[in-house]
Amino acid sequence: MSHIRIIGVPMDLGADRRGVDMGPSAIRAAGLSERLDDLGYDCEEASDLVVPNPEEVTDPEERKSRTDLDQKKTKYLPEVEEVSTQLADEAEEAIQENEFPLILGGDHSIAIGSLSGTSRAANVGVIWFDAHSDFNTPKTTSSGNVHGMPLAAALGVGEFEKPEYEWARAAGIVPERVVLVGLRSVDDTERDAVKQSNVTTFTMADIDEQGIENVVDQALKIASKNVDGIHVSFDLDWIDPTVAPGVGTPVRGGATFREARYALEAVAEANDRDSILRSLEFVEVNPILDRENRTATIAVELAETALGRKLL
Ligand code: HAR
Ligand code: MN
Ligand code: MN
Ligand code: MN
Repeated sequence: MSHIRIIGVPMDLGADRRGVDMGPSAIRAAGLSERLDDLGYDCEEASDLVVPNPEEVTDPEERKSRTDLDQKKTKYLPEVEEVSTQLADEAEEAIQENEFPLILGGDHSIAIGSLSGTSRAANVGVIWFDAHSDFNTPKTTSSGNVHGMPLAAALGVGEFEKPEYEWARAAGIVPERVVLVGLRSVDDTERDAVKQSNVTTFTMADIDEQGIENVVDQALKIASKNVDGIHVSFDLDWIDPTVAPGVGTPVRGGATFREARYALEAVAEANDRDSILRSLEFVEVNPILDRENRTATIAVELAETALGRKLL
């Protein structure tokens, strides 16, 4: 596919943290479309989706209590639904028009939209590079942040089985074709759901023991078996925060730059062979917490790697 549709989603409501909404801009500023043009792609820059500012949607009283974690309320759910629905339509349309959706976050709640849209247009498995398992539900979350829930939502786990969450479920995606790579932060509240689900998990310890090459090879095989292709969701907090500091929820002990780069080289190689890559997203870049746009620059390098930049 020689056309890429770059879809920016300046979403920060799922993380309840300002800054990650500037992710798409920072990734563009790091030279994304120039680098992809240079690779021979035709990049179509769609306008960023419209995401309301937190101040517009929160009344002052609620704002005061927002730090109260006891309220256990899912934050900004109607707005996340609105944006996810738009993103799903945009991603689906891109694939139907033979364009490759390259989605720029924004926080990881946007994956709800990417997964539903992509899975409506193609039968896909998912590789999820992330420190976190993103398997909470409105019932189990202790932060109330939707970016801790997108995988549970897409797979219809727990609360997400209810009819009111139909918009959040990615009907075609089954847990047997979902692989989480690089886990090192799983909440007590989400652990059982992860274990009971049929998703495959590789923790950082698995990467230490087996090496990134083996882990990614298995992930690719599992995610792409008996489907048309895969969606790759890349949360920049998978990478160690000393390397990629511009993320909202850093967890030490992450992937090295080389491991991340290798992982996407392996994705590119599999794609060269079997053209399996259907859509790709980079999320959780927070320029406010970054240093000299390093994390966004890494996202650009990883995007070009996944899309076929070769060393030789
Ligand atoms: N598990 C925590 C929660 O649910 C933190 C989750 C989120 N951070 C992310 N997602 N960046 O990967 O609140
Ligand atoms: Mn905003
Ligand atoms: Mn995530
Ligand atoms: Mn994460």
